[in-house]
Amino acid sequence: MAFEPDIQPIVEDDEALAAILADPEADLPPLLPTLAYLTGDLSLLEPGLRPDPELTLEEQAGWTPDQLQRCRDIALPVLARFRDEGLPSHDPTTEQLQAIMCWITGVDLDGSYVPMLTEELAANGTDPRAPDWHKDALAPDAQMTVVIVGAGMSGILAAHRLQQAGVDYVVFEKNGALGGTWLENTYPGCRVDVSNHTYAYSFMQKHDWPQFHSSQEVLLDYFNACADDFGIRDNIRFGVEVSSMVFDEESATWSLELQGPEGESTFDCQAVISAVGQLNRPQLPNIDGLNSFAGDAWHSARWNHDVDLTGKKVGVIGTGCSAMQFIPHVAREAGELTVFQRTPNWMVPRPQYQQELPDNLMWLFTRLPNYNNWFRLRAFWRGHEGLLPRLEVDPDWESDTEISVSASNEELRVLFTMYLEMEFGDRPDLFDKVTPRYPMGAKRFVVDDGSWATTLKRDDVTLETTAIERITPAGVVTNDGVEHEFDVLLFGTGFKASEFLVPMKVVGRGGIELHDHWNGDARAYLGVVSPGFPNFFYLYGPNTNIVINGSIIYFSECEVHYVTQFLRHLLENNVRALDVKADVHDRYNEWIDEGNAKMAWGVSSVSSWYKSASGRVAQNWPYSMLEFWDQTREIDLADYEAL
Ligand code: N01
Repeated sequence: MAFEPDIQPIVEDDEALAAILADPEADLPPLLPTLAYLTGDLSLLEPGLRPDPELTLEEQAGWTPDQLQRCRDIALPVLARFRDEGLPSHDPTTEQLQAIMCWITGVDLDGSYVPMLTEELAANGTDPRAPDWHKDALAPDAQMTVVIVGAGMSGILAAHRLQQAGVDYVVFEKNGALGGTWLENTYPGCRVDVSNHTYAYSFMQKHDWPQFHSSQEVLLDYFNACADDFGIRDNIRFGVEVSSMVFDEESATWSLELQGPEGESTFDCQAVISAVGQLNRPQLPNIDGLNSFAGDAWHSARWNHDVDLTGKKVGVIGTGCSAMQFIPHVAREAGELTVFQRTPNWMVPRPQYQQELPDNLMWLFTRLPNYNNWFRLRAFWRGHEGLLPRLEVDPDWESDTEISVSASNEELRVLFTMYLEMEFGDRPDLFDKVTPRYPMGAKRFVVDDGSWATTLKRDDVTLETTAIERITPAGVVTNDGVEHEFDVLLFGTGFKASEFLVPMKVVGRGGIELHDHWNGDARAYLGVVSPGFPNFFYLYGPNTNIVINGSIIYFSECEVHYVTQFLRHLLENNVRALDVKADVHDRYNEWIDEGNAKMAWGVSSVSSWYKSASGRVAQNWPYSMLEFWDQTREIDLADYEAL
């Protein structure tokens, strides 16, 4: 494993150890689980210190000073013992793992969670999700070539897994390099806004991210380093775009049309994995006169680094996650900046958002094996499972569900309104404009370290909330008739998230085209397969978006596991292709729709990229991480028709 921490011996005396633990930046909640894991001594996990799930969002588990000190008092002698006697060698039992997981999550998890969390923990640099089969052992002579479309995060993962399983594959990537979203988004301030420790493959964890939320360049380096470590680069054909894919029922193969540096060509294969992502095709706003603007204009995902913004009059349309990352940088360069906001975002305070990893936290990562893994597991839990119940609609909630959807959701609203008051209390005009009037979770949260208030309070920045009427050669006219003149117009207006797999043409059994089949509302079984399209898989497909601040990489790992199980079945049983049954697919989607209808993003009428044009939530997964893991463990043959 390329990124395993280089564990160094503990040499500090007791006083120095105490000073390390006393540093508020040394994250203590993962420490006792790490020590319990290493020693097998579960008495280290004192019940009085067990993190309170209600305080999921708090740093240091919301511990009081006494609790923090108690943790240090427990940990210090154990660290001193490791120094004096060396690290213990202990192999925890499943029961011990479960007890540690119950403690760190603060939840009485039943045994069903343990296998999934154990995989996600991937302790000691292991790779529990690696395929446990190899084509040479199952069907060495079977003809099986798989095409992967796209070499971003999920395409790289799929290539790695197929290589591990000994399956022939080729990756077609339209760009000249790999990295997907991290290659294309180069706007200033672009960084991962979920914890970087969770935004990494479970089996390629990295303890020494330079920051808690690393920049685009660092993420791009990570994916390049992974691709090199996996040895998949030679199988990627760069600069090749897949324009159409047609299934031939006679031969049960897919025939692809490609546009590459050498012109058009075709390629035949037994299976296709689409790894093209949901958020990669820029959405320009549907505003009259869009193309009439005479100055420079571009979208956040197509940043024009040749134009110097210094001293210029700049307008920005949109205030989503991308815009809120680049606007503070643009504000510092521009002469004057006007930000056009249609809907404000709920902001989650994260003081570490742009900070370096502190030395004493790094000390824990590099002295204690698996501290990294427990730190990551805690972030994984807090980012999704720990928050999900607070976004569920309580059917008995009597208040307006356009404001909050349950008592616990209301608590979040109050808490985050307090944050806005703290940030904008001295500017009631701004406070009014930046305060959302929809439930927490109906749109994606935006992470903030105070930069938003600092930016909006600048004398040379204006937050404009009057709706836009049209774009003119000179700038933007708002509904009040005012024309705002600009040298440069920037669009932070998001992506065509609901137009899955556009512009590729995909023709399945009976000549059905995938987009006609979807009719504007993409659906899939498990987010991975559609009826009529045998041996054709999506990664990050319909209803696999993780809504709150968890990591989409987890979903990709589950999906790729399912795909490899599917391929294994074809090889093991000499089956050419499998087509999911329409009734199985339809029932599944009814269940998905029921789930989304019970969530904040399902009931709220606020605009978001979570919904397709019909208003259906086509992006989001409404249930737990465990549920998705369970469903993608094994392929159920009763779900499929064999061809
Ligand atoms: O796009 P968005 P994004 N007139 O769709 C506004 C991921 N991401 O690129 O809210 C006026 O969220 C629109 O207004 P409204 C992440 O999953 C990840 O920012 O619809 N305004 C909104 O303000 C994220 O959720 C990272 O009323 C118009 C904005 O444009 C996803 O990408 C970083 C308009 C669009 O916001 C998309 O984020 C960045 C119009 N006609 C992004 N049309 C990470 O760090 C649209 N808007 C991993």
